[in-house]
Formats: sequence, C-alpha cells, structure tokens
Amino acid sequence: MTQITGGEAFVRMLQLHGVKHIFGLCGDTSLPFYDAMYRLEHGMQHILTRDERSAAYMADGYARVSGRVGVCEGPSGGGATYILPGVVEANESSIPVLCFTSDISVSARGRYALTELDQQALFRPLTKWNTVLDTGADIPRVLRNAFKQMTTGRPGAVHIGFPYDVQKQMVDEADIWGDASLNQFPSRRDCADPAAIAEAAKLLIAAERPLFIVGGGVVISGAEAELVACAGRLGAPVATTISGQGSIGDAHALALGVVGSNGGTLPTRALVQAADLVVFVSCRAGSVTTERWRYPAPGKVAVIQLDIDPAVIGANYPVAVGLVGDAKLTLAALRDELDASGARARGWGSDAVAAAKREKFSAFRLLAEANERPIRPERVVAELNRVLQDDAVVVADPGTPCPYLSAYYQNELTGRHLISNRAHGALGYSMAAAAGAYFGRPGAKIVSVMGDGSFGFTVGELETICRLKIPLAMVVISNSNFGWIRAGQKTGFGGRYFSVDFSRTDHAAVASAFGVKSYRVEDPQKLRDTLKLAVEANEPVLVDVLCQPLEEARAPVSEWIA
Ligand SMILES: Cc1ncc(C[n+]2csc(CCOP(=O)(O)OP(=O)(O)O)c2C)c(N)n1
Repeated sequence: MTQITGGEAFVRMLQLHGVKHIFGLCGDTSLPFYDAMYRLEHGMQHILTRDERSAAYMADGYARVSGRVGVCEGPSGGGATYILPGVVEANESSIPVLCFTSDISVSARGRYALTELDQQALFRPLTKWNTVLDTGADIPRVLRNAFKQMTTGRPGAVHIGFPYDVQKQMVDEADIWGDASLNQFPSRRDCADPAAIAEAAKLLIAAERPLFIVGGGVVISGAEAELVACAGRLGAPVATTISGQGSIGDAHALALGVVGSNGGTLPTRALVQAADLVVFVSCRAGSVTTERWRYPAPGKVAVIQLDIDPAVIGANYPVAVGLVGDAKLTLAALRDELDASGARARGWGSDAVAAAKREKFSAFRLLAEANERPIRPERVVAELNRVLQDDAVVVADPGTPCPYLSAYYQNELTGRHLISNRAHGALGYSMAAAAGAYFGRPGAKIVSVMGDGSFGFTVGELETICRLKIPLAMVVISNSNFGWIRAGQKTGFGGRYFSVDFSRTDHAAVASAFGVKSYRVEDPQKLRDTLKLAVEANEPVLVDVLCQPLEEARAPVSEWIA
C-alpha cells in the first residue's frame, strides 16, 4: 500500500476538491505542509500575504465573486488568532471559506509549547463546523466533510487545526479521493415544501402592495432571474439589504435599491412602510435592514419569509408562511405557482419605485454636482459610477464608503458587483478582499474604496499587491478621523467629540513608497480624470481623495438624518 505524508495528503485533498488558490502566511508549525506544497505538482497558487487577517479577507472576496470556496491558512498561535476576523465575517455572511491553521504537535499538548492554544474552542463559535486533527488517517475524511459543510445547506466557513506531527504522519494513498463539485456553492439544493409555496402564492395574489426585501442569498444561489420573474408577475418592488445588492439590476423598474439604516433613505423607507405584505428572501431581518425592527413594523404587515436556514424564519417577525429552501429552486416554484394561479401585476410597484427613486436621486445629484472642497462623498460615488463599467467589482469598507455606495452606486447588471463586509463591519476589509476578488474574477476591474481608518488597518498589504502586480484601483476617503463614530457623537451625544481624530496621512506618498502609482485629489473637478486613470491602468493605483468629514455630510444613515 502506498503511503504519503499528512502534508502531502492535505495538498492532494485540496487539489481533488478543485482548489486553485490558497491565501496564507508561513510559520514554524506549517513547515511540513509548505514543504509538501513545494515538492508536489498540484496546480494551486499560494498567495503569500503580510497578515493572516488579509489572507482570510482575500479568501472571502475570492469566494464572493467566483462562487467557489475560498481557502486561507496561517500558523499556530498568533497566526490562528490573527486570522479570526475574516473567518467569522465569511461565516456570518454565508460565504464558504476553508481556514486551516497549523498547530503544535499532538505529542506536545499540555506541555507549554510555544503557540499552544485550544484551536477547537477558539474557532467553534466562529465557524459552521471545525475540528483539530489528531491523526493523519483522518485527513481525507475531514477534508471531504469540510467541503460538504461549506457548500451545502447554509454556506459558511470551516476551520481545521493541523498539528505539526500530523503533517508528518503517513496516510494511505487509497483514502485520497474527493468530489470537486463540492467546490461550487451551493453544491446541492433543496426546494421548499410545495404546500407552503402554494399558500405563499395565494397570499401574494391577495395582497395589494406586496414588496420583496432581499438579502445575500439570491446572488449566492444565482436566483436573480427567478426573483425578477416573481416580482414581475406581482408588480412588487424589490428592495435589498447591503449584501443583497445585485439581486436585481438597478435600472429595473421594480428595483428600489438598498433599504435600512445604512444606505437606506427616507423615500425608500416610505415604500417599506406602505407595503401590506413583505417577502423576506434570504434576509434575516436584522437590525440594519429593518432599522432596529421598525420598518416594516412588526405585527402591522403580513410577512412571508424564505431562507435556507430554518432558524432564520420567524426569528424577528411573525410569519404567515415560512419557506425553507434554496432561493433559486423555491422562487422558480413560486413563479410557476403564480403563473398557474393567474397572478396579475399591480401598478403600484413600478410607479411607487419610480417616484421614490426620483426623489432620492434628485437630492443626490444636487450634492454630487456641487464643486465643494473638501470633496463631497456624493461626488466620489458619482464619478466612480461614470468611469466604471458595469462588470467592475467595487469593495466598500465601513465608514463613508458603505452607506454612500450602497445608496447611490448604480449597476444595471445582476450578480456580485458591490461587496461590503456587513456581518461584523470590521475596518480594513476592502483592500484585501479586493485583492482576493482579483484572483476570483481576473478579467474584471476590481476597486477598493476605503476610509483612512481602514487604510491604517490594512496598509501593509500594499506590498502584496505590488509584488503580485494586482491591478487594483484603490480609493482612500481621507478625512483624518474615525468619521462614522464622530458622526454618532455629533448626532447622539451633543457633538462632544472624544478620541476620534487622528492626523492627516499622505496616503499617496505611502503608496508610492510601496511602489504603487498614486495620486492625491483635492479639486472635485480633477476627480473624474484621476479616477479614470486609476481604473484604466493595468497596474495597482491608489487615489487619495480629501473628503468632507462624515459628520458634516448628508450621509444616507437614518439615525443621523432623524
Ligand atoms: C475593527 C473595527 N474597529 C472599530 C470599528 C468601529 N467603527 C465603525 S466605523 C468606524 C470609523 C471608520 O473610520 P474611517 O475608516 O476613517 O472611515 P470614515 O468613517 O471616516 O469615513 C469605527 C471606528 C469597526 N467597525 N471595526
């Protein structure tokens, strides 16, 4: 019987499951695995990052744009603790990421070995499934289970701890087999109960003003056409969460845009209030989308909820009908049911959407066209929209980028074109996630829009981007403070600004020092041409934009507007 090492077995199992890219950072306890990567022919590219946080964010960005599992790795101890933010973000956003970290030897457990920690306990609450290997013989079975866990049911992140001595143990080659179709997500689909679908169709046909609120699962499931078909049969507006952007093209007559406290506006909220039946599709109806469970008003509106995860149904609103299943299959069945029942579209949807968008965008345009200094965030969004093709992918950090891009950036295409890390909203996500997205969708222009606070978290990754010649367009919204928190202090705490200001960094100079081409823009009239240069370049470019402080801006954030 031929035997191979645990490190080799792990490499082969990744290869058999169709992995092409691994984002990670080396360490002492990872040496046997790295050696197997060196020695074997496997066709996988290892992308060396400068921080394990970035490795996980890259895997997340990669998975979001490619529909394939993202893979990240790091060493024991500090590597395992640094990699956590990206793992939990992916897991809570239902994005399949396989994270593995090397670990001290099984034989060294409990002996105060350098970097020892309980990885099983550390990753348990942050992942859909996790384990720490005890023996090499378990490697094939654990990897097969990991891919199944990530891409079936609610997609999510998994973690495997990979001890040093297990990497060196021998494994039977006959056990090395796997199913490459488990690399795509969703890899297997279930449709909701037909009786519940029929009941939902009946309620929808009887409703006068039905409205959809759509989360991330429609794009994950590839259910955009089925969603539009259902909404079209009913003439129902389609609102989305931030993660749900791309579920319907922004130019569609029924596309209302983002609703909720971050990126929603008063005219879009008004439509949510006017609905008499809300269908939450792959939407947990959490605090941001519902503005703390106020819009729609619980108990005052009928609710249908469709989700792959039965625990989500009815968690926040009493539901008339709950549909547990894959969005694509279930919406297709609902469409067929609506057709069979002779559903007819109401006029309210397209008229109400058109009026709400007119109001929202006329206010936006006034601000976007003003030649004020510091530059208004509205201007940045408007110019980005002008210079970017629809197939571009924009990754927005928290702070100024997320609400502004969510509210106003327009894209006619469906699918994943605007990404923001909305599970935890940790600063410093977008540069790395954008770099990962480049490997997941190499033909598309990838743009990272970050606050200067976020830039500070992630700046070291400019070296990776430069070394690998990743042609990102990077935009820094420079306002020299943690603006989002400053705005909260202004509106909620009488303008008592406490410990939110930092000094102005010359981000263009920093980028240049890394070897990245860069520009600084203070004049709004120079913004378009500079962004165009960045977007058209076939190399990494950073544009530092001196922007209006968030607390002075008219941000689409309902708490501040109120
Ligand atoms: C890791 C992390 N720490 C703290 C926060 C809380 N937080 C949310 S927004 C924000 C300020 C963002 O500042 P910046 O990136 O400069 O963008 P701006 O709001 O100024 O546009 C902070 C500190 C967070 N989201 N993530």
